[in-house]
Amino acid sequence: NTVSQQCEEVDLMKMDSLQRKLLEEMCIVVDDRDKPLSAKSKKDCHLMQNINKGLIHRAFSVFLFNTKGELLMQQRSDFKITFPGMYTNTCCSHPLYISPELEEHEALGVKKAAQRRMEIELGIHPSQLPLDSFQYLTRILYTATSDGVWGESEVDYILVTQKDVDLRPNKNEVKNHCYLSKGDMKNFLDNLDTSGNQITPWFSLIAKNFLFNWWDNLHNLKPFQDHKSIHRL
Ligand code: DMA
Ligand code: MN
Repeated sequence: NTVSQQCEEVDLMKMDSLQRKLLEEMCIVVDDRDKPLSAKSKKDCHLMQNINKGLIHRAFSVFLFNTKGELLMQQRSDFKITFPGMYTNTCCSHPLYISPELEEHEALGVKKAAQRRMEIELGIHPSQLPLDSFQYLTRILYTATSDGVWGESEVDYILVTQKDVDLRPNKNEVKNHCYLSKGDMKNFLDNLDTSGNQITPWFSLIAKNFLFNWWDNLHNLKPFQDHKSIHRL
């Protein structure tokens, strides 16, 4: 199997080497009710040819608010294989198929993965984000294509946290970041056409369906915890 054969289909050679390496991570394949089925590589899980056959994996989306109630947004780096350069919520990634991150009690596995990726992407030390600082609200299920070859089809756990943290963004992951107030966010979303900024499909779905409701109730999110439903968006 020559390098050129391996690269024929998805042009692995054109990819950033760090992001290409991360395609070897093992994600958790689930059914549409979030029951774990098997382990598959990040690469396999994100190829549209597999997604079109119904392959779904487990993911998480963190929404970090500071104590002023502003949401930390990130612009994905241009090195990302899926949805490069797009604005999105604080941090998104996948729990891996390893026992600590498969733990389902209180969504602990997903919270461990979130803590791990908040450090990798944004340089936030885990001591600033203990596992119990993440509130697990609910799950969404969505499918979206990035460029036709790559895409997403995920059960996405929504985690919210409110903390003032120290950031050291990783340029390979994050191009830009900013804290937006609720008003700033409304303007940002209303002006995407003219600003030329793009947002990720999952952030767009969450912003349309849930975000402002949560934002209005940051101090009492308990009533928004729904660990039974998987919202199909
Ligand atoms: C994947 O995010 C998770 C969601 C909710 C889309 P990602 O592409 O940023 O994952 P990673 O940071 O692991 O590349
Ligand atoms: Mn994914």
